[in-house]
Amino acid sequence: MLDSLTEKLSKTLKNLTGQGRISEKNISETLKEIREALIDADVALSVVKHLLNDIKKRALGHEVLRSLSPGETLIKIIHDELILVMGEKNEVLNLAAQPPAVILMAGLQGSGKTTTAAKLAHFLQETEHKKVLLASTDVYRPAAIEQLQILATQINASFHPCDPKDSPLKIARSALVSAQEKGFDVLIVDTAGRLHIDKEMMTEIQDLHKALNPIETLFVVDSMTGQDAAKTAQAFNEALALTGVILSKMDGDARGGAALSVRYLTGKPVKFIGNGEKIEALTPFYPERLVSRILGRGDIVSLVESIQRNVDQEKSAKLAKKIQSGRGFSLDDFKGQLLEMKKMGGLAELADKLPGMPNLPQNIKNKMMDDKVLTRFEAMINSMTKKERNFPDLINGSRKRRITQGSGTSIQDLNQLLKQFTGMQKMAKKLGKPGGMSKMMRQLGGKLPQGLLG
Ligand SMILES: Nc1nc2c(ncn2[C@@H]2O[C@H](COP(=O)(O)OP(=O)(O)OP(=O)(O)O)[C@@H](O)[C@H]2O)c(=O)[nH]1
Ligand SMILES: [Mg+2]
Repeated sequence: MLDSLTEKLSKTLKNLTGQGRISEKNISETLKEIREALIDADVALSVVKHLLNDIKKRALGHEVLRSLSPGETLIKIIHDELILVMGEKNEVLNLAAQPPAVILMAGLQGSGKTTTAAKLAHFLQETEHKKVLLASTDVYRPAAIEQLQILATQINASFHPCDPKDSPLKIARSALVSAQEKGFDVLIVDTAGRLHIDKEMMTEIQDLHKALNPIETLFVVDSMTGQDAAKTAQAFNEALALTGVILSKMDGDARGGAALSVRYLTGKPVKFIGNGEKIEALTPFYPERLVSRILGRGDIVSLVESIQRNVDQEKSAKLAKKIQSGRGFSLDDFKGQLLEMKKMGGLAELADKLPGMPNLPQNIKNKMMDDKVLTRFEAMINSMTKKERNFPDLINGSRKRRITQGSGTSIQDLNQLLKQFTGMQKMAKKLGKPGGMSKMMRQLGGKLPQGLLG
């Protein structure tokens, strides 16, 4: 699955890794190749355009991180944009309804609705321990009802028996009543396959929808139909308020077009993918995992991952270097670090990233996470003269009053800042010595240096 997209993208991106920097010129060829790869993967044209636009905008406006080559930066951008277009995170089924939570299955003929209904029942029984009732309203295709009944037996799910001579609406209503009476958590209603242009059949499913008031209306679509899958989902969504899409047959030679297009074209998330004929072959859809597959399991993905690590490492390394230099460590440097810490998501985040730093107790984390402290520190340093920043020992009583008045802080705040600064300075000196870092980590043994926290 998705092999050719993977192959093409890997090749394109590998060619870029030798380049010096990202420019309009050297990126245009790559973008063209990416465009071709996406079109070959049968991604809808509007999605391709949107993706390329965003990739280009971000790539050109992107500050290329020093530790990364432009090629690596571009891979990271493509990685992020592909995830973005698919909706970033896994969207779970919403079952928060007065039981039974009703799930209505919809889709074209042969898309995999019946199989998926049973797979879903199995999934909910196994992973969420739900009591599931399956019902079929497909009175049109001979043996369609039996098909679901057999699957239900296989997975030990309950099945709502019905007479194929009854109308789908009648069957649906009686299934709902039965589920309510018997205390089922979930009722999954299978429907006959239909075309969105078949007015009569669309009215029928709209009526079913009204009668059942499902919390989830899932469109099951064959992913092998590529961008057409996304387009039919779009058309169905206009007639029926879908809550999600399930891409079936992702184990076949799906080229990726459906997965990449559905979310963008319908605004509805892909919640699951079907990847086999077996009853277990249904997996929650994680955009990130699919992107990893698209970009290839091998070197490209690990490259992306190492980039992620590099980005973090580069930031921490910068910080460590400053700390290690020790000499001339001024309040301006301290402020620079505070700003950096803020950018990196606050102190707690930083502490989590420091190697060898064991899990900190929550109360310390909370204290560290208080970024208001950072803001106060910054304000106080801003109110200092250059001389005071370089020689904090100068800061006496009257200077303290001036600084705190100027920054709207208290003497206590300023004392805390100076104490932390001194602690940092001391630590910097220690770290500056050979082996200082690892020695200190050992000494710390889970505690932060005095003075860093005040
Ligand atoms: N390989 C593979 N086959 C699948 C998958 N999902 C469904 N199928 C197969 O697709 C065929 C059609 O599946 P059904 O579940 O009967 O499809 P349907 O949408 O209920 O069909 P109608 O009721 O006729 O509209 C069956 O042979 C299934 O085994 C999947 O994820 N992978
Ligand atoms: Mg069916």
